[in-house]
Amino acid sequence: MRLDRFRRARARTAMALAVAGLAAGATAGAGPAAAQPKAAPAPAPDCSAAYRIEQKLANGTTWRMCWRHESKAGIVLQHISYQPPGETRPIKVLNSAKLGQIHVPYDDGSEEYEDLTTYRFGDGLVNLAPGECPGGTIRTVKVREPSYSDSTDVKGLCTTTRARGHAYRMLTDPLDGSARKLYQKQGKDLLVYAVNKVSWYEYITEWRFQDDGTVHMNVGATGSLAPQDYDAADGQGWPIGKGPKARALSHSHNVFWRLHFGLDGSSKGRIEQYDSKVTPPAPGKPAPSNRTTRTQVTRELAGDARNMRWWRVVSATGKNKDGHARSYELVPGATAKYPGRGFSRHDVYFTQYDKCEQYASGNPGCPSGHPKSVDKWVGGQTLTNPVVWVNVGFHHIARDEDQQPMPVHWQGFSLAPRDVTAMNPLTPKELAGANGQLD
Ligand SMILES: [Cu+2]
Repeated sequence: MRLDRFRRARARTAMALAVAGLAAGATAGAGPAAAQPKAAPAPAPDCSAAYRIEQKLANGTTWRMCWRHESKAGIVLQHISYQPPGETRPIKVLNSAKLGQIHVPYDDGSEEYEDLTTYRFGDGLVNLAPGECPGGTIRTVKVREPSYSDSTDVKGLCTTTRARGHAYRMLTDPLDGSARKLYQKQGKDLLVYAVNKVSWYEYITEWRFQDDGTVHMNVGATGSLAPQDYDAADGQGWPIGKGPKARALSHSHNVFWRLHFGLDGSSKGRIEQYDSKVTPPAPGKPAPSNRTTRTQVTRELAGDARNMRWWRVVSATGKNKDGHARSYELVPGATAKYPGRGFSRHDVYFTQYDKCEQYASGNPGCPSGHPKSVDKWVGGQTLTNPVVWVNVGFHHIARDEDQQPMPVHWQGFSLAPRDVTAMNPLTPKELAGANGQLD
């Protein structure tokens, strides 16, 4: 059987080489190159070379995407696909991913900002110094009306790779008494990031694509505290000067992401919600038990995170080699949810796609009469083409360390592949048979 698989892989390799002339790019990953199925002819690119990001990571996984720039949203990533070793073609994940708003309300009720739509976040793209993109490439971004650059060519988009430590580690426990064997692999990520300056603050928008299919989306706030806000009342600030001086006004950063999934090339992914209920030990049982239930989210929903609750987007068409529907799971990060506005009151919104709905609040593009924020778009429509809005809040009570410059504080979430591949995509060749059984 092993022999058979080997021969098929070689046949496919030979064909792919002949058809596409892919002589270069022999895998740098683990295992002999001949055993790795080669890519099918490269898919037609969705964008021109200048807007294409394609990175083959050391373990053999390739991420592909296109980027563009908008004066409000900043960098928008499109046509995002993932191709781990063993997959002959890219697996589409997202049609598009971008920030959906940064909402900054101040604790004294004096003001709130919508940094994307009011302050044209994208125009605040700044030039990166060479040292800010270690080992990578800084791309030039056309910004028609840059706020902080003399040129409309802003060197503002970094693509690079970074080690993340262990991808896995396993010391075998042979039943037959033979010698133990260690399997371990070091993980690498593709990083895509840009810095946008909005008045005193600078936001680092970072997308991290792991070689095991996991994606992290984070925003880091740095720069300076707003110096005009140093006279906060009791319970609404924190002194950062000597003694009781300079009481910096507390505020929230409510960051929204807008995700349009396109799993396996279809926008018709289903949304599922899972909840688990733990019950104390039943009479005669030695331990508590836990039961997990699935709820199909067929209509628009404003969802709230809860203990042991999670959501996933399930591919309408694609299955992995085990016959399981491919999906991506939303993994929330730490959040301080801000109940002050309807649109910031929930952790996630699933809305039916509407082209004009681009920003979670202060949305400018819809016809008059159309509501301006995401909470009002949850109106009971059937979800046949869902858009996922993720809201992650950070309540910023300043501290002495925030001067000066302010250390980066991060907020965000992750997308974890669930059954996208039939096994760990980085499985070493020797363990390829351990699918559903010990090996
Ligand atoms: Cu802040």
